[in-house]
Formats: sequence, C-alpha cells, structure tokens
Amino acid sequence: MEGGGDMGLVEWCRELPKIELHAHLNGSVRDSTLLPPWDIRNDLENSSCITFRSTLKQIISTGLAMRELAKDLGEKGVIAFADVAHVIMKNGRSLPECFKLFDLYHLLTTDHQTVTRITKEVIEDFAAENVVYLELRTTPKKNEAKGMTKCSYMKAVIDGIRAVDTVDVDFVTSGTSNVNCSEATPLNCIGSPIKRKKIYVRLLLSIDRRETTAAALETVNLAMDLKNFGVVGIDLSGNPVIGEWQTFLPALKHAKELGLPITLHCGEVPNHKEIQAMLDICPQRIGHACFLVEEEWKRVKFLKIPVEICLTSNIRTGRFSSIYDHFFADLYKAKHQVALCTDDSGLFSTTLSNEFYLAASTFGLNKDEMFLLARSAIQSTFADDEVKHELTKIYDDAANRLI
Ligand code: 6MZ
Repeated sequence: MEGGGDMGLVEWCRELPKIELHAHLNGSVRDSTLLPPWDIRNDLENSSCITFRSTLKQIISTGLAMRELAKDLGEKGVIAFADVAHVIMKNGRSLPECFKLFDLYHLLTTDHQTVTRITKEVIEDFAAENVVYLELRTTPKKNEAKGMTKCSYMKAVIDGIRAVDTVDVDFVTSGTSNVNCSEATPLNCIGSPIKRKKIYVRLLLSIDRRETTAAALETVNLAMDLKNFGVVGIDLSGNPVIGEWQTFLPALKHAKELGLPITLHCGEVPNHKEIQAMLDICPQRIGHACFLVEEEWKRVKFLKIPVEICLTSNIRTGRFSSIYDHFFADLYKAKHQVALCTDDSGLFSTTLSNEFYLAASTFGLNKDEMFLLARSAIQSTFADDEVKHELTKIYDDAANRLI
C-alpha cells in the first residue's frame, strides 16, 4: 500500500478521520458501563425484582454483560445477579435477539442521569477512534416512573454532549429554542487553548416502529424544536417486523414538509411492499438495505440515495453468511454514495476504525481508495454547508499525513 508511511492497516484505519452517520445511542453503550463486577455477586443474588428477573430470563439466550449500571441496580435490589451470571456474550445475534437486548438496555439506561452519562461516554469513544463528525441517533423516550418526557430525555442527551471534557465538541452554532428543554444557551464549539481532538456532533431523533402516529409526530415536532440544539434529522428504526408503514407515514411526511432530512432503516427484512413505499418518499438516506432486490437497487441508484452500510451488524445478525456476499462491493463499483457505519458499536463490539479495516481487507481497497471513501461521506451528512466545508479542510490536512 502507498502513503501513510510505515503505518500498518489497522493503525492507519484508526488514524483516518472518519464520519459516522448510523450510530444508535443505546446500541453504542460501553461494555464497561454494562458489565457486572463479580464482587457484587452476593448483593445481587439476594435481591429479587420479578419484572427484572423475567426480562433477564427472556434474554439469557441472547447474552448480555452488565457492569456499573447493574451494580447500581443491584444495590437498589432491582436486579438478580443469579440471572445475569448466566448471560453469555455471543458473537452472533439474530435480529429478534438484538431487540430483546435493547429492551434490557433501556431498562438499565432510561433515567436522566444515565442517559447523560452514556451520551458523554459514547461521544468520547467515537472521538477516540478519530471520528470527526458523528450523527448520533436516539429514540426520545417517555418513562413516567422516572418523570421522563421525550423532551426531558433529549435534555439529558444534550447535557451529555455538554459534559464531554476529553475532546472539543462542536455541537450547535447559534440560535435559541422555543422548547423549554435546556435552560442554558445553545452550546458552541468548546474551545481550548491546547490543540485537542475535535468532534462535530449532530443528532437524529429516531421514531421507534412500536410507536403510534401521534408519538411519531411528537418526535418530529420535538426534532424541529431542537434544531438549534444540534438536531439535524429524523430516523425510522426499531424491530423491522413490528409496525405498519401507514402508521409512520404522516410523521415522515410532516418531517419532509418541515424540511427535516430523513433516513430510514430500509429492507432489514424482505418486506418489498414497504421497501417500495419507503423509496416513494425519497428519503435523504437509507440504512442497512440488506434485502433489496435488483429492481429496488435500480431505484436507489436512480434516485441517488446514499446508503449507510453496517458490515459487522449485517454479518452478526445473520443477513449474510459471508462478508464477501455483502452488497458493499457492488455499490462501491457502481460509484454509488455509501458511508461505512457501526450501527451499534457496543452491541456488536466494533468500532468505525474496525469497519474501515474490514472493508479494506475484505474488498481489497487501498489507502487512497479508503481515504476517498471516508471523505465522500461528507456529502451524505445532514450538516450545513459551513460544517461540510470544515470537514473538507480536515480531510485536506490529513491527506498529507495519510496518503
Ligand atoms: C433497527 C435498531 C437497530 O434509540 O434507544 N436500533 N433498529 N435495526 C437495528 N439494527 C440491528 N439497532 C438499534 O437506541 C437503541 C434503539 O435503536 C434501534 C432500536 O429501536 C433500539 O431500541 P436508542 O438510543
């Protein structure tokens, strides 16, 4: 390989400035935040919360590890360690297993303090991998028991972005919100006299496929209210076998009318009626696209819809038995706009650097090609032109070093 001095490919992929466009907050939680320390075994074994126990039992076959948050729950007597102890990390999880895991994640993470904490940590983790622009997506949640509304959930996320202190964060640029979601003025780039890593963070609000039309509309209106707090678009995600397209359509149309860009989890299962309907509304991006057939790909290419590609996620959830069968190669050859993404870096134990390494080593891309692939994601971001310009400069600077 040319360029990049003596750097090995793994190191080079880590050094490469990267753009992450498909990352779910709760799927990106650190293992160390979730793994249970063995020293609390006794406390946990003695506690009994039937609801939590039964939830855990349901997911035992899927495997999950929990640490510090489980410790908190254990101390409060909410969690039964005997159940957790049997949970084993598995390499491959079916899609239904993933969604069972998410229910557990949410049980652990949905209170304001924890949402703030995981947001901070997730941003720091992406920055550590030299992600220079992160479009982080999350589903605003109501949780009456915790006094949580969708708006207060988002305030907790925004507080997490504000709390990052190991790197500089460019979050929003100006303006105020008419929503009482954050008392303070919008955060600007937190400057530092010392040259530190800098990451641009923007948010996508996800509509969960379990939600009603009214709940989906509430999320879109919240996204609009939070435009000055770094929200740049809407995502539709969740278990692909749940929910009807007609339920989400009014909210997605509303988003379009408001000028909010949309990205859709499209074709995670072979539901061709829904895939057609999704392409009919011309989303600004689609994610996964695992089960698209030739005619559908023709439309995606004709409409020039960028595709968020999550290699590890697609392999781990069993869509492709071999990575060599992945459609990445076809889209890449066709010069179709793609962005490599992690999906759920915590759940699938991956990083964006690893996704680049996988693509390079599997599909034989050299460093020049990888650099251009990373850089080309700039045009698929939902960021404004000023940010795109800044990102271009970051790549121009890195080019001397890396290629
Ligand atoms: C579909 C997914 C997903 O929003 O609670 N999510 N939806 N397909 C996937 N591929 C495996 N991975 C994650 O993050 C977790 C939520 O994101 C969606 C699911 O709705 C999951 O509950 P937040 O931060």
